[in-house]
Amino acid sequence: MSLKIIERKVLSGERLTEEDAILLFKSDDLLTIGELAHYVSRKKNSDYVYFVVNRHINPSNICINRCRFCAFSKDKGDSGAYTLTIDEILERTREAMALGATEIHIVGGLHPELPYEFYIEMLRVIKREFPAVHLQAFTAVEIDYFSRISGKSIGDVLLELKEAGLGSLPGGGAEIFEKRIRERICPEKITGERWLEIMRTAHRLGIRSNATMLYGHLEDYESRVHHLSLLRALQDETGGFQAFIPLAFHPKNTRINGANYTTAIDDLKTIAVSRLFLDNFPHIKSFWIMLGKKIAQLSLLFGSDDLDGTVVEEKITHSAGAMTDEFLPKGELIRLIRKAGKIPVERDTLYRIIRIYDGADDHQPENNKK
Ligand code: V47
Ligand code: SF4
Repeated sequence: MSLKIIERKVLSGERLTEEDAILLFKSDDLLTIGELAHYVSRKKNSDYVYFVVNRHINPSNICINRCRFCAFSKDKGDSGAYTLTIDEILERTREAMALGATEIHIVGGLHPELPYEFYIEMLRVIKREFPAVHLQAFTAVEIDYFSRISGKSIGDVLLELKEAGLGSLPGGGAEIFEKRIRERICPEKITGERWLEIMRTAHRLGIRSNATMLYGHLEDYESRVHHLSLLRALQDETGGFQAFIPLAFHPKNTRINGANYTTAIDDLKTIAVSRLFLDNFPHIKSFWIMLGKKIAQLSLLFGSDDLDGTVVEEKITHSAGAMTDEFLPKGELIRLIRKAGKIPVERDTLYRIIRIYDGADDHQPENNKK
């Protein structure tokens, strides 16, 4: 089927419909879709490609939800179950800070016994030693859990976390909003409506967040587009999302029967359609951990403008069969971006520019010279 009508819409800045997005997903014309998405990406971010020097920390893999697609989680007492102490979390943060990190990304399981105060204390202790670090912590699923274990409202939990040092929310836990699929892949998890409601509350309180979509399991194109459509509608309302990150499902050690690894074609097409459909999202991020370095690099020509970061330690995807490294040095991120013909830009979590690497005369913004 011809993409001419969609092409015309994209070039004139007209918003795509759900039917358009489904048609794009069903099309085999990946190069045209990628070219259009690249055009939109350049219009939004010129040739800048962002990255952040960060570290992921997963405080515990013990989780009461046990989502069927999750190979990371364990029951208490299982071999391999762990819970870090606040000292251990602080030590990992110190290591990251010594490597120049500006962001610590903290997500974990819903632990059956740790009290709400543990999480507040964790943020406080890190911020006491490193006041400048940005803590991107706790998915909407964890925020909901903190509300349940503390008996406080979502708004009060978010405000207390913010007061303790929370900077923004990561985009995890969204998975696929459509009920029919969600019940098959993560029956115990909060609903899609609840996820969106928590993000709405966070945005209203001035806490920015990301959004994700887990693809490549049991969902179809219609459920992907339904997911994107709900995100776009909430973004119209709040403007609080910074980046959208499509997460490629990894099947190893999971309980999703018959699922396979995603293909390069699907990865690139999902990024491109996301860029085209989510016209109100400033950034589309390629999480190189899940895509692999090479597809992540290629995705920069298919609509993505962000490679995430140095990461250092990654457990969620690596429990499910990821073959990537866990750490990419900053120099390697810069090389991948440059070799794609793009300009590497080190950013902080809120997309403020730290340094532009645009050639011999790599510079820092005037107001940000160190
Ligand atoms: O919510 C779990 C996903 C997410 C698997 O906001 C899996 O910048 C693939 O959300 N295969 C957590 N994915 C990670 C996440 C994230 C990562 C990087 C950056 C940001 C950001 C957010 O990982 C979970 C779930 O959707 N996940 N199991 C799996 N087997
Ligand atoms: Fe728990 Fe998150 Fe894994 Fe689900 S995806 S089992 S909520 S850690």
